[in-house]
Amino acid sequence: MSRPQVLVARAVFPQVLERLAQHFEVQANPTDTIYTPAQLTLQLQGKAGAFTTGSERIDAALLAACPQLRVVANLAVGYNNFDIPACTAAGVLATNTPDVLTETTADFGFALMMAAARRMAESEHFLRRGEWDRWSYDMFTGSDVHGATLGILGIGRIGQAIARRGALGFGMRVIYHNRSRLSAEQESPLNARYVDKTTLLKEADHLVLVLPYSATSHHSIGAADLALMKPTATLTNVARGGIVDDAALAAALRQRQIAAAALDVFEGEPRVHPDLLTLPNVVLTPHIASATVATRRAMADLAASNLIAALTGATPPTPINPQVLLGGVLPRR
Ligand code: 8YV
Repeated sequence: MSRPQVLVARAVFPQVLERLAQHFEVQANPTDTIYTPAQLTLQLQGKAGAFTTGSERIDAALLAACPQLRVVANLAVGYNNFDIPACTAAGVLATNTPDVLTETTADFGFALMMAAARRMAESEHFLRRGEWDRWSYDMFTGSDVHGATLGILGIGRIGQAIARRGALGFGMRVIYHNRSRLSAEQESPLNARYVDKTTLLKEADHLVLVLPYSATSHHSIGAADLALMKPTATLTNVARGGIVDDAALAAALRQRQIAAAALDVFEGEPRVHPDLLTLPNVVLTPHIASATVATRRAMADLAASNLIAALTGATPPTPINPQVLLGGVLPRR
């Protein structure tokens, strides 16, 4: 019997390709071309599985044009590049990579928040430009992280891991807002207080965004929200571009409505709003919060495990739409 064909849509660790090749006819993408939707549809002809990243959109039109597709395994915890109802309607299993990136992403979110609060990027650029000619009492004075109020919008796994760093490592007071409140057992070790969004915006010294992107979270932070924040506050986004209205944020930073921001994700990335590029009080990184060697490898291994399990009659470890499984396995068509 011929082996299933799978597409690995972007370049990935060679060891992961080798592992996939033990089970499948693998079509890799060694040049790391980012396929247009039409190219992706073409590349997926005859493929039973796709190993994807955030740059591949899987929607109803693509699914209709790729009837042999049975599983899409995303190398990411976020899956706003997947139309999940469309996948489910087509009987296509979608999987993601939760848990393995939680602590790494929380480390980076916390580091970005500290970088904004203590003006690390701004002062480094000043030094590199050769402008440092003396010490002065108020040079690059920022705001403290320890003992400050940490506000978290969206308190899933990564949000809780950031809250833990703040509460237990830096003596921060944690407040959060989320669709649903944490249980008392989850709140108590963090001493976390559930508040409404307005209170969160008004009281946070350092606000970190960790909520998934969806139509409802689009522009969760816009001009009106930024206007509620303290002029000394910082805003950090390690979630998704589009959660923040980047134009409104740039305006708020320029007018010093808030003190500083730190962004790892952007609306329309890899493009970055040109106004953000010119502002000194924002730290900008290219979507690397999960980028440690160990974590990216663990994510790739988990995505591969999902693909292998789904197409070999085993139970995939991290399905997004388990309702397409029958008795825990993907039914053959
Ligand atoms: C991924 C991410 O590296 O997991 C996520 O949701 O944002 C990152 O960790 C990125 O999405 C590439 O797929």
